Amino acid sequence: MKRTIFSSLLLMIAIAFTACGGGQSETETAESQTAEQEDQQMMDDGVRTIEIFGTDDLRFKVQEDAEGLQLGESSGEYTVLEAIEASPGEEIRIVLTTVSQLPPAAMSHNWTLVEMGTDVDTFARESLAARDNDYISPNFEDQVIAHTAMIGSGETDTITFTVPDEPGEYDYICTFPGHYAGGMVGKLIVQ
Ligand SMILES: [Cu+2]
Repeated sequence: MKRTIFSSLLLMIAIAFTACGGGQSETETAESQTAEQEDQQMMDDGVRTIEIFGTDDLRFKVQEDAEGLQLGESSGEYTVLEAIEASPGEEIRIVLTTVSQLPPAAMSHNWTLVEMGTDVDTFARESLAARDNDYISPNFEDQVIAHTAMIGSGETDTITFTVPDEPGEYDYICTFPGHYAGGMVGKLIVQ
């Protein structure tokens, strides 16, 4: 009998927790709508803006070609973004959106730019264990130039950063487990 009461209690806690989670995601949706409106205002300020989409086939993609973008294969409405050409000291805004059929725990993306010479293989591998830090290894935080939040389907995050002064090739990757190894990587070419 005691055990039954205990089980019921657990069940009630589980239901309460689920209900609470539902409420939270509604709040998040409202917040992201406000963020979208803010983004729209920001995009009128003349800062070079690149809209990137993270897709289930583990690629960074764009919907529109623009000067300074190196593109790969197209499929449907998206084209693979292979590299971004930039000038030293230029300001760039990245608007990342995750497009997915899967829940955030299974499929989320970020856009993480690292210093030249970073051991990206090790960075990606160590970041697997950094779930509590948006999958960015604390050991490598000083080598991260800029990164978006880790976002799930339908979410958008916007960042603005200053391109480094030193010419060369800088890697950007998605640090979600397995995504860099799966091909979610590109280059910022500073020239
Ligand atoms: Cu990813």
